[in-house]
Amino acid sequence: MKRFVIIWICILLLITSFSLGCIEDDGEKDEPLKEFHITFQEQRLDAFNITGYTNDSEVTEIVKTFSQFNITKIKLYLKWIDDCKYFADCFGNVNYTDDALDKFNLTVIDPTQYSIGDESIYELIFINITVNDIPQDQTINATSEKQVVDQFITDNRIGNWQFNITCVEARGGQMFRDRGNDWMLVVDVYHYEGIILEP
Ligand SMILES: [Ca+2]
Repeated sequence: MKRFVIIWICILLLITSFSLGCIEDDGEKDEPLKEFHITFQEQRLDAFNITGYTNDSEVTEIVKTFSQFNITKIKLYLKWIDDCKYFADCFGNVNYTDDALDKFNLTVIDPTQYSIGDESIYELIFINITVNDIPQDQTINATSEKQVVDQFITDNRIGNWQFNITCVEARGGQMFRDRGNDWMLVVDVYHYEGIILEP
């Protein structure tokens, strides 16, 4: 009987030790709040070029998936050099006019279906899209640096972005047959990163 009681006491001690251990573990997770200063830095995240050709009155659709968080802005440049800019290039020694230049349109459709576009006859279209504002520097009370940075992660407007390139009119076609044009689309994507400063 005495041996039985001793064994039970040992078992109870083991259970108590285990329970206390669990409580201590929980205590470690419950860290005290500390003060962190956080600032933000904008960086280029991605940059790429796409080249193509679009026929007169047709649209070339390009879809790119941006899955990175904290995108601040996307800059797009559509560049082209009209292959019939000088009629002599295509049709003989005839002076060109603005009316004879290709007109292109660049339209961007974001993952929320918001769209913005512009068009030009001057061989360059530039579109600058603000996606997310860069947060203000601030002081945060938190238990860890990760908890601070996590507060400033946004997935706003990540997903599929569509770029539509339209050759609205190959203007040489008024008098001659200008079939369309080559172009290059340059895309720059920027994002922000949170940087913790020493308190
Ligand atoms: Ca052309």
